[in-house]
Order: sequence, then C-alpha cells, then structure tokens
Amino acid sequence: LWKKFAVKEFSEKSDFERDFVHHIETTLARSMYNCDDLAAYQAASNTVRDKLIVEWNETQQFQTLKDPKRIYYLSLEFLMGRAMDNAMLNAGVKDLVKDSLSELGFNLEDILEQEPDAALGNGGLGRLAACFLDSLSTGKYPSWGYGLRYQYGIFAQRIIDGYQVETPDYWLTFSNPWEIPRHEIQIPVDFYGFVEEEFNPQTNETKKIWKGGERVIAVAYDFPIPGYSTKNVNNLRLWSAKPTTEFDFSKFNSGDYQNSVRLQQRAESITAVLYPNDNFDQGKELRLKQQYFWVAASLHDIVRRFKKTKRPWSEFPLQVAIQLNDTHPTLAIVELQRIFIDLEGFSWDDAWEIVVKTFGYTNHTVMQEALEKWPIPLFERLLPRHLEIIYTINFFFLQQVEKKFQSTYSQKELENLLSSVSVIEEYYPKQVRMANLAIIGSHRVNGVAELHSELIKTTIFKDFVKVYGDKKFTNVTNGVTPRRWLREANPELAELIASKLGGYEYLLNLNLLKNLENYLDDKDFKHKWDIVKLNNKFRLTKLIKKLTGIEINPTEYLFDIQVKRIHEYKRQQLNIFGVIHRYLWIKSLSPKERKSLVQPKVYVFGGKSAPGYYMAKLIIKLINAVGELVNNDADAEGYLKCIFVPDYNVSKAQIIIPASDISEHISTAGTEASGTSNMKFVLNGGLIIGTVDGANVEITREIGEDNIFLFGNLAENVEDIRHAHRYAPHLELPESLKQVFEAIESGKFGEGDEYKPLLDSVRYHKDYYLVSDDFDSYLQAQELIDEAYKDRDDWIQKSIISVANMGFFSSDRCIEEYAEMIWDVEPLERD
Ligand code: 26Y
Repeated sequence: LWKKFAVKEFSEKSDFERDFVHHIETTLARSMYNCDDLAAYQAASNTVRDKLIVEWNETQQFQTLKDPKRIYYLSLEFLMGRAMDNAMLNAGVKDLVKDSLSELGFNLEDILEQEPDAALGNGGLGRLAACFLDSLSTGKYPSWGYGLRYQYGIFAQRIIDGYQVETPDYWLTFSNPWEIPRHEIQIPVDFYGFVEEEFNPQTNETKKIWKGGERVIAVAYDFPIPGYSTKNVNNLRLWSAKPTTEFDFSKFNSGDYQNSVRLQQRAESITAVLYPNDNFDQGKELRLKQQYFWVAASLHDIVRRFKKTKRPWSEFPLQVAIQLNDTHPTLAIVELQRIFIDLEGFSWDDAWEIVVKTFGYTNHTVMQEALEKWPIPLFERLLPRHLEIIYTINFFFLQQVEKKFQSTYSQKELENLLSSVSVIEEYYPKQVRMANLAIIGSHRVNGVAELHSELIKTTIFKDFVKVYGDKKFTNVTNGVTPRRWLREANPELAELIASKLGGYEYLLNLNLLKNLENYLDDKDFKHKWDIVKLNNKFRLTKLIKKLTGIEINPTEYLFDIQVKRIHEYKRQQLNIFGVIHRYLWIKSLSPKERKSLVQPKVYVFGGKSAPGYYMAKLIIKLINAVGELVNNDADAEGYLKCIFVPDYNVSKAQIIIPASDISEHISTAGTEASGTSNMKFVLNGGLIIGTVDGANVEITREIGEDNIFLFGNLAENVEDIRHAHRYAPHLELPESLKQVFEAIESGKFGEGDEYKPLLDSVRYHKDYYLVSDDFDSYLQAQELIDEAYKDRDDWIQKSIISVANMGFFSSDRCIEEYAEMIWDVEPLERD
C-alpha cells in the first residue's frame, strides 16, 4: 500500500516550484509575500535536498541488500564548502532550478551566496577528503565517510590593521538542510576509569575488562553525498557529542547540582570546535578525546553493520576496508583489536590478523612537528585499556623485529633499530608515536605524490622498510574533483571545453581533455579561451572590491596568486620578499622606463595562520603592510598591486583559482607532500611557478617542462645545505635579498623592528627553509614569466596544452588506484 504514497522527486519546473512554495509555507512557516534571499535559499535547498534523500535511501537499501565490501574513510576533517550548487550540478537539475527560481522572482547566484561553507577542515588534507567523497559517489563505490560534526569550523579570519584576528565560525545558525540528524543512533563512548581482571573459572582464563569512568553519547548526523551523473548517493556520517541522560545522582543528592550540570556540558565540548592547526601537533587532551570519541563511535557502527549480515568474522576484512586519513584516527586500530579480544573473545593472533588486513594508512607529511605523539601519562589516564593493548602490539612487533635481525645486526645496531621503530618513544615523559602504530597496524601505507612516497621510504619510515621490505609502502598521487574545481568553479571554461569535446563526458573521464590539443591552431577557440580568463579576473576583482575596497582593472594585469595555509615551509615570505624587490625596482625606474619594462602584476595572497603561529602571523602582517604602501603609491599605479584576500575558504577558492595567470607553489623542496591547489590552478588554465616538490614534479611530467616555471634547490640537496648553514660562521645573503631586508628595516612598511624575527630566521637562525638560497633563482623564474607573458598567443597555447594534459589529476583516478591497490573493492551499480 505504502508504495503508492512514495515521495515524488521533482523533475519539472512546476514540481520544483510547488515543492519550493510548500517549504516556504510549511517548513519555514513563512509566506511568499515576505520571502527574502535567505528564506529562498532555505526553501530551495530543502527542495533539492528532498530529491537527494530519495536517492540516498534507495542507494542505502540497495547496498544493504547486496552487501558488498564497503570503504570507510576516517577523517577528522572534511572541508566540504557549499553543498547546494554541487548537489544541483551532480543531479543535473541546475538549469531547471535556475529557471524555476527566476520565474518566482529570484536570482540563483544570489541565493547560492546565502549558504555558509561547511568548513570542517584546515586545508589540503580536509579538502582531499571532500574530493574523495565526490569521487567515491561518482565512481559508485559503496562507501561511508566518518568524521566529527564540529559546531565551530575553522575560524573566520578578519584582518584588522594588517593583523589576523580569529572569530568563531558558528555555521549552524540556521538549520542545516544538508544534514539529517539521526537521534535514534546513539552510541555510548567511555573515557578514563580503570582496567579490571576477571577470572573465568570455566575456561581458566583471566579477562581484562575496562570500566570507563565518564560516558558520552555519540549522535549521528548524516550528510548525503551525491555523485555526478549517477543516482548513487553515499553517506557522510558525522558524530556529535551529547551528555548521557543518566544523571550522576550521588552528586545531585549531595546538593552538588551545578557540578553535575558542568559534567554534562563537558561532554558537549568534545565536538564543539575543530583544532585550527595545520601540520602542527599540539598534543592537547581534548584533541585525544575527540579522536577516541570519533573512532569508537565509527567502529561501533561499522562492526554493528557487519554483524547484522551474520557472516563469520573471518570475512570481516573481505567486507570492510578502513582508510586512515593521516594518523588522526590511528586509535581505530587499537579499538578494533580491543573489540575483538575483550568483547568478542578472539585470540590475540586471530584478532590482529583481521585488524591488519582491514586498515590502510595515508601519510600526508614528513615534517617532524606534524607527527602525532601522545604522552603516556595522559594516555594512561584517558584510555588505560588501550594503552595496555598498545604495549602488547609493540611487544609482539619488536619481538618479530629482533628475531629477524638478531643474527645479522650487532647489538648496537639492533638497539637502534628497535628504538626507532618502537611505538613508544623513550622521552620525558614517554610518548606514543601514532605513525609507528599506524604502520604496524595497516597492510598498506601510502604517500600522496611520487616524490613524497619516495621520501617517506628513505627518511622518516626508512627503518620500517628494513623490517617489512618496501611492498607495504606505496604511492597514490592526489587528485581533485573536476566537478567542483572545473565545472562549478569555472562554468565558462567548462562550457567552452564541452563545446569542443562534444559535451560534458570529460567530467567523468578527465583524460578526454587530451583532445583539446586538436584545437591549438583554432584562432576563435584561443580567443574565447583568453576571454574566459579575463571574465574570471573580473569576477575576482569584484570580490576583491567587496572585501577590501580596492579597485583593480583586470585588463592590464597579470594575476599572480598564492592561496593556501600560511606556513613557513610554504614560503609566503619568499613571495612577499619578491614583491618588495619588484617594488624597489619599479621605484628605481623613470616613468618612461616603467612603461617599456614593467609587466603590470597583481599579487594576490590568501590563507589562514594557526592562531598561535607567531611567524605565520607576522608574514600576514608584512603582506598587508606591503599592500598598504604599494597600492597607494602613484609610481606603482598601473604596475603593481598587492592584495590580501581575507578569510580564504573553499567558496572563495572557487572564485580565486579560475582567475590566475600564474600561481605560486614554492615550498622548500621536500616539505610539501603533494599540494592539490597546484592541480586546481592548472586545470583552470593558469600556469604555475614552483619548486621541484610534491605533485609539481608529476604535473611537470604530464604537461611538459616548457609549460611550468620551476626554480630552486632540489630536495636531495636540502639537507646538505641546511648542514652548511648550521656550521657557517654567518650566512651570506644575496644582494637582492639584502636590498629587500634594508627596505623593510628602514621602516617603509611600518615599524622596521616589527619584522625582525622574520628577517632573523633567515639571517641568524640558519634559514631552515632556504629562502636565501632560492631567492635569486625565484627572481629569475619571475623574469621568465614576464617575458613569456608578452607573447600572448604562446601563453594561451601553454595554457591549453596544460589543461589538455591534466587528466591524471582527477580524484576519480586516485580513488580507482586506492580501490585496486589498497581496498580491493569494486563499484556497485544500482539497478
Ligand atoms: C597533528 C595535527 C594537528 C594535524 C592537523 C592537520 C596534522 C596535519 C594536518 C594537516 C595536514 C595537511 O593538510 N597536509 C596536506 O595534505 C594534502 C593532501 O594530501 C597535501 O596535498 C599537502 O601537501 C599536505 O600539506
């Protein structure tokens, strides 16, 4: 009977309009007579959402029926950005919605602007997870994302007097139509407490029982993830912390009412806020709590789903693949082992075999300060049983290592090897090394670009290669979704490409872009290509005007853009020193010389610094101070602009990236694991200036070295150069950089003293990031860019060839590689 009442999805304008008005009048309890853009956004998004949910339900039911192997992607960050535009494009209803809204008197673009970004991530790692979800759905892989539903995403950045000021990002002010609260799914998670031994007289065995001391409830919130051009809708499940309703009566009765309320509030604080550190470990107790809360709830869910199928446990790794997005979810390895031995009664070895087959670990950094370590005393208090299990894992592992090497290694060599691969670092206090645990507990470990995957094998994890050989270590070069990063961000370019390639098929098979090379002599096409870039520059200058008040006429300028987290290793300081150098040069020229020699440039910066990262904040201040001077100097007018776009986020990236002529990916060689914005920029027809680092290497291989501006020292030489710096009596700066430092110290950019730490880190503190070594090479590459830009026809040619060869960097390719090499899963087509 009920089937006849099944929800009807809209498929025509009149259906959409009916549902829209319905939501205005009932869901929002408003009237069409006073419906502003915000209300229209809410009604429109609810209408699109309803369509998704129907498909989401069917996908989930179908998967339950077929019971395929599923992928579980565990990430503490999902930097999703906005959902509405993506949902419409993936479902193929954007034009319909646009026309319907227009008939009702609304402008779709204005309405889309109402949606707050879901900014539940810091940068590259979080955005990668979001691209992966898109590709997993599009590729029809049965998969779930698991994360935390932070009430506060990454902070909103304001620039006040040139300084970064953080303000809370409470993104849930208006009810969020893109999430479905599952109040019925409540999973208890315990912390603290103690471990008891229980003797079982029947089996003559003692069992360890963890009695937790503090209980928190995990409530599920589900976010439907639509695929492009498929009815497959996967699920992202984010957990929110809630207090238990079991009130602490002992406290209550003793009149300590306030304290028992405080305990309840403490529970909610677990999912209150995303930690705003990128590539920097602080080791805070609340962060460890977040990790366990999320991991425990997710595994409970995964194990429950498996148990429902009544399959034997031996089939667990045939049905379940869990991918660890960096070490943040490494506790999942320990938790699964605990479930198997403490709760399900497995032997240690049987349990461990299943655990290792289940997990894969992706490493995203080689930098020491980003490797997670937890002090043992903290661990022992918060998760006493897990620490015991870690000791046991480590004990068996070290035993195995010892056995393998005792006959060939000297005592000393063996000791060194053991202490390097041990999960426990002998330090004051001792620490748990999460990366070592992740490697030992996974069947595959991957880096995120070729160079990076080689580096982890030869540097931070080299001793594990001795133990396991190198088969356990593999590479999956990152990718980005062309749906968001081409079609959604750059509709004009996407359409121009579609007009040549016979439609949008290339969004599903990005290698088809290769066919653009057939049009390299097509004058009309190249002209249109140029116009699209100019239009995108106009779109960006409008945004810049709105955010900073600064007006720029884009027709005259080359746009040079660096947007990413602010970090010393990413070297925004190198870029801004370069801008100062250019400014000094322009000042030294006569008006006539300027006219003939200077390529007008706008330098655009954007990105957030971790709130406690003093040096990064100083770099932001310097960029703004340079902008203040340069943008108001008549001598530089028409030649140089320097803009800091405040509050860089995903939706701003979608406007900024398509507008670049050149973007900067200039990390010290060997420090940027991959980078993904480099891929986005090139996919949008921008060229790049970069070091031989991360995915720049593979981008060069794909697009050809004539189409990229590489500079700087190579990764293989960085350690030697650092060594030389350490032992040099003083560091000799290049003339070019001396001039820049003098200008800064002369007080041109405000109080010269203020930037002393920044200059000193180069001059007196060993220049760890090789700014002085790479500076002249950087300036030369910039000159080559100016030269190349003069030949506009050739520049456009370079741009088209680059785009034509970016097929490899689709996250669809990336997910296929994971599926084959790590997860052993197949797509499941809904019939
Ligand atoms: C330890 C904890 C505080 C922490 C939090 C966030 C550690 C690291 C991170 C974030 C790391 C990150 O975003 N890494 C980036 O991952 C991208 C996707 O693989 C790479 O493209 C990029 O090079 C790398 O820096």
